[in-house]
Amino acid sequence: MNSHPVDPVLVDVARAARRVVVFSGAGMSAESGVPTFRDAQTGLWAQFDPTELATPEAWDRDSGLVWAWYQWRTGLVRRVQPHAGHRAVADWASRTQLSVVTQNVDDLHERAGSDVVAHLHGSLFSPRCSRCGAAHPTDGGVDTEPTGPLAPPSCESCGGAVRPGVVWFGEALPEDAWTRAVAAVETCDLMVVVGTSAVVHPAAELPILAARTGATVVEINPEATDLSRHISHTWRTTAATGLPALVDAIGGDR
Ligand code: BV8
Ligand code: ZN
Repeated sequence: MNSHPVDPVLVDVARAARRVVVFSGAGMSAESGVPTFRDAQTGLWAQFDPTELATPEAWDRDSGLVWAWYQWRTGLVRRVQPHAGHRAVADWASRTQLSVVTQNVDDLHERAGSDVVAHLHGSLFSPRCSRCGAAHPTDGGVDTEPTGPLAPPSCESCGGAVRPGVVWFGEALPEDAWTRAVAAVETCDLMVVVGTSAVVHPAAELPILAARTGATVVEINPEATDLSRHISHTWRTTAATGLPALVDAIGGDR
């Protein structure tokens, strides 16, 4: 039995929920060893603000530096593992209708067994041609932290530079992912918001939408966020602690 007691009110709400959305941010991957956007950057990247590097302008200015950053992050994700929180979400989805909507560009939810309804900000594992958009096979990133730029590969179809398959600041979110996410949020009766500072828009609007359409919204985050005042249940715990405790408490007899 998990040693972390869960608020009995929250257990009743979660047990009664018939359509759940788990909405995750970078804090969902933190306990797997993937730094969040708020964590200090290391090595070569310490001199850069992620919100500066994750932009079309940075790519236009120095595609080799940006490509190196994503190759490093891709290799890091490939070397870490999903944690008990990712597995708890996948377990919960085997017992009730549950949609995972994530802002994260890693594949940890999938590797724990979840079907991700929407990767709102794309994925490290779907590079594509910056010119014709053709998908490019991911090479899994690099194992050693680059000390400088890495030349992006060239598209096999048109020779254009291959770019990371993520959504940069100033870029529109993928239409299909956004549409699927909104549909899941508008019909859920419970949204569990895990590990997001709710700073990035339009993703940060989804929990507000859930609350507006009458869903119960729970925040699992060791810190308060811009969202906290809109949330019916704030649970100051972490993803790898809170989610297994909640799913354990709901129990298998459903
Ligand atoms: C758009 C992919 C319009 C890349 C990401 C000025 C100019 C241009 C745009 C804007 C502007 N002002 C505002 C905007 C909009 C902008 C925006 O919101 N900016 C912010 C900075 C103010 N948004 C955009 O640009 C979006 N596009 O608006 O397009 C448009 C429309 C039509 C046509 C053209 C354009 C695109 C935004 C997507 C950016 N890409 N990722 C990459 O990864 O490199 S966002 C990136 O940052 C992540 O994906 C993630 O979403 C976000 C980080 O946020 P979080 O996930 O919340 O993570 P964070 O580190 O912030 O917080 C972690 C939380 O976890 C904390 O609360 C912490 O307490 C908690 N935590 C820590 N440990 C744990 C934990 N919780 C649980 N357990 C733990 N163990
Ligand atoms: Zn191309």
